[in-house]
Amino acid sequence: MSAMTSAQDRDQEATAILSANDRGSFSVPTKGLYPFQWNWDSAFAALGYIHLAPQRAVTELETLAAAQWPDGMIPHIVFHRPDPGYFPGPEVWGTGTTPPTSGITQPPVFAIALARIAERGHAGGERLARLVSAADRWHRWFFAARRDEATGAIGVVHPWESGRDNMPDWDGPLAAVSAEGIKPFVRRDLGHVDAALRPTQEQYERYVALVEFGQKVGWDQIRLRNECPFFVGDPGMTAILIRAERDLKRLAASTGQADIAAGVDERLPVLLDGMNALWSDVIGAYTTLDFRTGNHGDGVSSASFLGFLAEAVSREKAAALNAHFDRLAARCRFMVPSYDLESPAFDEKRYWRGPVWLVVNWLIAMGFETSGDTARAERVRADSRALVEKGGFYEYFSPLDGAPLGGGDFTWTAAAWLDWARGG
Ligand code: 2M8
Repeated sequence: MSAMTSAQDRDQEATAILSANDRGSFSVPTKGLYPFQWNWDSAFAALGYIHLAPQRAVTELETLAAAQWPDGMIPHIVFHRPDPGYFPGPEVWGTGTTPPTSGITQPPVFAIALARIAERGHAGGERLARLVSAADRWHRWFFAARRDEATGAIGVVHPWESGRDNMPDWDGPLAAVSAEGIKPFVRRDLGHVDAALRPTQEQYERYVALVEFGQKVGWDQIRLRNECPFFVGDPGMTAILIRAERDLKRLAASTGQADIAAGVDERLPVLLDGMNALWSDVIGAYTTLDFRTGNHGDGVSSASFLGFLAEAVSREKAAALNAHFDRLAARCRFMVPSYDLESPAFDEKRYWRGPVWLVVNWLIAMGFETSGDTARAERVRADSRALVEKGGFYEYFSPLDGAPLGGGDFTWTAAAWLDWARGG
């Protein structure tokens, strides 16, 4: 393969990747490193399938929704089949569910993908109404089990829940989590990917300690929110949920589920207040907020720009965010770095501490577009396309030289490419 492959060749490659990672009724993020169904990966996979086999897009979401917990949570991993190649597997989570799942959630891109599918006429009737109900139950669960009552913001009880696992702003809150006495374990990720690109051992021990805490409270999600040593407000999760709520409202209007639309109207103002509470005057951007200590995160991250997805950014806040964007854009060949490259915590190659992730770019571009900022949306999309043209369908990329990093043949990178290549 030449260093620069034509867009058309990449198009075919993306199609082949989606098909290779298709397990029939669900897709895996990539074979080997991530052998199960991941929640937000599946929503992005569905966005890709829209362009290839629209009914397969619907099935992807249906399979995910079938793993919904009785309390409404849609879990972050569904372990459809055993696979020893991943840690922590179902026996470590110990949730006792059928199918086996993890005990936490992930960003709710589900309704955003469903709205796209429905708008293009690929789902309707009872089938659509059932998926709308699943999204509604999940959104209500977020409000009950992941909302900080004082601020209205949505928090995460595990860095894995955010999807941006080792982002530097989790370091402070994670330091308060003791890993003493955890059961010994063997990481599997390092058998697939270079250790310099992955979270550290110390971080992994604390991730495992948080899984053990979930078991200790019997995976009672309200207790987790109230008692977990790690509960941190996340601008990514909050903004994505707000966007998903707006999409859910439109979907519910189209299916005649008026009670669902009314529920969104009640929750939305609270969530918007929550988004505002995540604004740090010190950083001049949306940051994390440790609900246990009241401390804001230290830096601008890619999630700061997800604020535009919430569609309620004041003129002053928008100007501050745009100034950060332009400052980073002047120094990064490829936008958007997952963390501020001027921060000492920035790490060009390590997972969520600097690299560019195409799916976050997909959401950021959507936020800019929605707020009428076509120029910045196009900068994000053009850089994303250039990354794939240059390096292929990797998990993530260096924002400085575009080096492809992490796992290869990645479903969500291929899906984001296809969506953009086929005109969204
Ligand atoms: C990464 O997370 C998993 C844990 O959920 C891991 O590192 O083992 C993250 O990038 C996450 O956002 C993503 O959903 C998952 C699968 O692609 O991998």
